[in-house]
Amino acid sequence: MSTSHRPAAAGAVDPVHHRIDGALHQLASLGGDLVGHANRIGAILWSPPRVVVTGRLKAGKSTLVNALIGAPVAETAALEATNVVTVYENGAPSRAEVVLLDGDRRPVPLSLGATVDVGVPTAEVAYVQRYLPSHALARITLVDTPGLATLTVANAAATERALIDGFEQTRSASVDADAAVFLFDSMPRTDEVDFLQRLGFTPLNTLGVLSRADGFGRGVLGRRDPLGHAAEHAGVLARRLSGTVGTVVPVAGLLAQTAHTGAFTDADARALAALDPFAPLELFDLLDADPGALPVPRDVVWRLLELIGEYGVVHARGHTAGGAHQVNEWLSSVSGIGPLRSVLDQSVRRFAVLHRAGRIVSELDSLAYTHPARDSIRQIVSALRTDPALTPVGLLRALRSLLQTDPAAPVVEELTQVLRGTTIAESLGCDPASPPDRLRAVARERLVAVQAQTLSTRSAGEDAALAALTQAYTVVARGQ
Ligand SMILES: Nc1nc2c(ncn2[C@@H]2O[C@H](COP(=O)(O)OP(=O)(O)OP(=O)(O)O)[C@@H](O)[C@H]2O)c(=O)[nH]1
Ligand SMILES: [Mg+2]
Repeated sequence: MSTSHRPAAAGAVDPVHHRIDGALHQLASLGGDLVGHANRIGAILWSPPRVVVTGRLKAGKSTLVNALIGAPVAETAALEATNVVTVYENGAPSRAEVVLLDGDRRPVPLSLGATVDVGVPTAEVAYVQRYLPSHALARITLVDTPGLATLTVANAAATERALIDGFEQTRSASVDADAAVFLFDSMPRTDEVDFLQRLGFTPLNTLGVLSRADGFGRGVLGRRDPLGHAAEHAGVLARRLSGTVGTVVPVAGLLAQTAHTGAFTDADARALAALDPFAPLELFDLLDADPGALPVPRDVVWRLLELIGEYGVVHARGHTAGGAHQVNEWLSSVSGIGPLRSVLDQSVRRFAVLHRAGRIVSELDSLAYTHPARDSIRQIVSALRTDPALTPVGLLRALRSLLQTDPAAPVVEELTQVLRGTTIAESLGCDPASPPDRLRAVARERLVAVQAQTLSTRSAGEDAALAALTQAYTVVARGQ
C-alpha cells in the first residue's frame, strides 16, 4: 500500500502503528477494491491526531488555536464569534474547503487577512477544512469550534454535528476528533461538562485549560499576581474535574498568540519602554488624560493593550531593552504555552493515537461485516485485536464505552490506572524499581481478582472491560 501519508521523520515507529500497518498490508494483498480500502484506512493511521478545542463563548479558543499554530488564522476579534467548526490541518498550498452536511466538499476563496467566507448558510455546513503549511500542525491537527453558551443552542449543535459520528449526517462529514482541549476561565458549568462527555471524550484524552490566566482573579491591579493565582487555582480545578479532564494547565493565550505570530514590532517595544516611568495605576489613568500628557499617542496605547493586555503592558515594560525579540521571549515564557505544548505532545497525543487506532479497528470491523471477502478480513481483524501490541487500544475502547453506559462501575478506576501508566510498573501501581518477576506476580494476582469479578458483573460494558483487563494482565504475566 501507499506510504505517502507517512511523515518523513517519523523516527521510531510506535508498536501500535507498526502492527496496524502490517494488518493493512495484509488487507491490501487480498487485492481488488481492498487496496483502496487499505489506503483509505492507512491515511487515517498516518495523519496527525485531531484535537478539538472547545469551551464557553469567548473563552479564548481561537486565540489559543492561533498561538499553537503560530499564525493569526482563526478569527478572534472581540465581536467576531466563531460560527462554524474549522479544522486546521498541515498542507500546502494554503487553502480552504467547506464540507457540507452531505459530505460534499467545495473550495472556498481565502479573502484578505486569511478569513474564510464559506458562501453557504452555516446550518448547511458540517465544517470548514483549512490547510496551511505549519510545523505545529504536522504533529497535531487542530479543530476550532463555536463557543458554548446557554443562549446559543445553534453553536452546540454545530459542534455536535461535526463531531459525533452519524449525528444527522453521513460519516464523511464528521471531523473524527481524537482528543479535546477544554477551555474555561472559571469553574465550568455542568452543561459544559455534560456536553464534553456527550462527545465521547474521557479524562485521558481531555486536557483542561484555565484560559485568560493573565486576567485571573482581580487581574494585574489586584493584590495577587494573576498568573500565580491562576496556577494555584488550576490545581484546585484539576482535582474537582478529575472525572472530566486529565490535568488543568493555566494559559494566557493572548500573550502566547502575540509572541508566536510576529505581531509585536520593535516600534511597539519602544512605545512600551516609553511607558516605563509610570506606576501601574497611573498607566491606565493615562488613557483618559489630556493627549499632551501622554508619552506616546493614545491609539498606540490601545494597540499595546490589544496585543498584550493589561498584564502585558504593566509587566513587559521591564523586558524591552532587547526590542521586540526580548518582549516576545518574555511573553512566551510567562504565557504557559510551553507547558501546554508539552502536555499536548505527550499524554494527550499518546491517548489521541490510541483513540485513533481504535477507530481504525472499528473501520476494519465494519469492512469485515459488509465486504464479500469477509472471512479473510475477519481473520486479519481478529489477529489484530488479540495482538499484545494492541492491548491498550482495547483497554481504551472498553473505558470509553463504560464511561458512556456505566460510569460508576468500580472497574473504571482500574482501567484508568492501567492506561495512564507509561511503564508496566506504573500501570500496575508498583514501585518503579520492581524486578520483572515481581511485576509478573502482581499481574497474576490481578488476573485472579478480575476473574472473580467476572462472576458478578452489572453490565455488558463491565464484561468488556474485564475482558480487556484480562488480556492486559495476561500479557504481563506471560512476560510478553
Ligand atoms: N487578556 C486576555 N485576553 C484574551 C485571552 N485570550 C483571548 N482573549 C481575548 O478574548 C476575546 C475572545 O477571544 P477568542 O479567542 O475569539 O475567543 P473564542 O473562545 O474563540 O470566542 P468564540 O469563538 O466567540 O466563542 C478576544 O478579544 C481575545 O483577544 C487571554 O489569554 N488574555
Ligand atoms: Mg472563536
